[in-house]
Amino acid sequence: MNKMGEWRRSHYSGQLSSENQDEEVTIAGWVHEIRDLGGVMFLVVRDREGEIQITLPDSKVSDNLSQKASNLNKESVVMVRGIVKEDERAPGGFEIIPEQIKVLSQAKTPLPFEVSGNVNTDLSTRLNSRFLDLRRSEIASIFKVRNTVLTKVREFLETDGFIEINTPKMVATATEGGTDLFPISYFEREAFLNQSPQLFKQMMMSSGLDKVYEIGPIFRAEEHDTHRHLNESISIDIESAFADHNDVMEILEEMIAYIIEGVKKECKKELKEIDSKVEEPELPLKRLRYEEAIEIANQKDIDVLWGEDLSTPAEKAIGEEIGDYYFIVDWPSEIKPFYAQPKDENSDLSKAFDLMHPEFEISSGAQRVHNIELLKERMIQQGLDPNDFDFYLDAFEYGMPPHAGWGLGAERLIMAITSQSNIREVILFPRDRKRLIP
Ligand code: AMO
Repeated sequence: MNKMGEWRRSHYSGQLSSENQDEEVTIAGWVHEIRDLGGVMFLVVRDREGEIQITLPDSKVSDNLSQKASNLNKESVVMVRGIVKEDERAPGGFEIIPEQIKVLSQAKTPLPFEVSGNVNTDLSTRLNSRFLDLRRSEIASIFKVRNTVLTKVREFLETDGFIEINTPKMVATATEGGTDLFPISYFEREAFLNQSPQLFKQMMMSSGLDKVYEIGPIFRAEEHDTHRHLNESISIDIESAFADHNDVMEILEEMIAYIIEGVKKECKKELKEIDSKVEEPELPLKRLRYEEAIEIANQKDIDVLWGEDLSTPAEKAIGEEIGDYYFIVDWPSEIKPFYAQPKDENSDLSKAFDLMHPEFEISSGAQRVHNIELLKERMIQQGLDPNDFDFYLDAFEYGMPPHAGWGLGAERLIMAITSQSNIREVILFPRDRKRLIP
């Protein structure tokens, strides 16, 4: 094995141009393919940006070097120093005639699965060796898009005056109902992994920070094993003071449009590679009342009674009818969390909303109750003990402005943008009912 020593990469594969003709360059990457045609050997080296052909004609390179190349296993890590030659036949239009090759790490054989050529491996095997899976450019593309999505979220919210916060993930109480909590031991007490930054972001509305956002993990001990659920997910949360549900719905739809526009502009190559069908939505998005939504489902023979949440088949049926992102508004208060503001004093409807992709929910939010008496009443109605929420209710005692916000599942959004049907494809190391390693 060789040492890297003073060698450093001078170019990624995609950075070579006619200007580099006859220049000496140093590339670094993984051995993607080895072909010995007798008289000439080809190595294809892959890096983050693509592939580059290393050509070893017997007439131009030493026996030593040819020997070294032929001893390589696929997926070994190499650095190659050599001269760039333009050649139409080479992938990318350039080849390198090597002067020296350093083998930095020889890969074991056989590989858990093939990285080059037609890969037909099941998801579970791929996830077990995720590091190897990501060497396939179509898989890496998903994560490059993911990076752009989260960058665009930050750009959009920062430009709109939101301040990024970080809230605790080890907590003493539930926020989104008590059944799907992961308990942990916290010294001599029981604690939980937080399901949502809900209570903390609302408390920040009483702090004067006005507009806050967080991009962080949420933990849900949901038992169901579906293509849309994770037990650990990244949530994009905002909360805005002196705002109502309509204000934050506008922020949400504009942000989604901004993200999709940005991804389409900056990730052309990646979207093509993963065959994404993403389209910018037309704003304003449709606001469908809950009552209308269940009517559509019922017309399509999917029974939903007033006051019931929407089942997956109901969401699909409504989504097919609408065909684009849409909001569902005017939800019955009884199926929305205690913190959702009732529409009017005597209404059984709330100022809560869901943002739907045609196939699944991607966000939910609401204008919140900011009157402490009503908040306590709503807790009791939902079987919660206000005494368990003292720390939260305190923030409502000393000047709490009206406020509203939402939580958006990062993986659900990225799934939609990358046209993936399984949420596990868009998170590096999914946590689900069966998977805790790696
Ligand atoms: P909710 O529970 O609807 O609302 O969650 C908000 C969004 O988070 C995503 N999400 C999930 N994604 C993958 N796997 C899961 N198990 C999972 N659970 C939730 C979804 C969902 O729309 N506190 C409120 C938000 C608010 O009102 O501000 C909340 O957590 O995309």
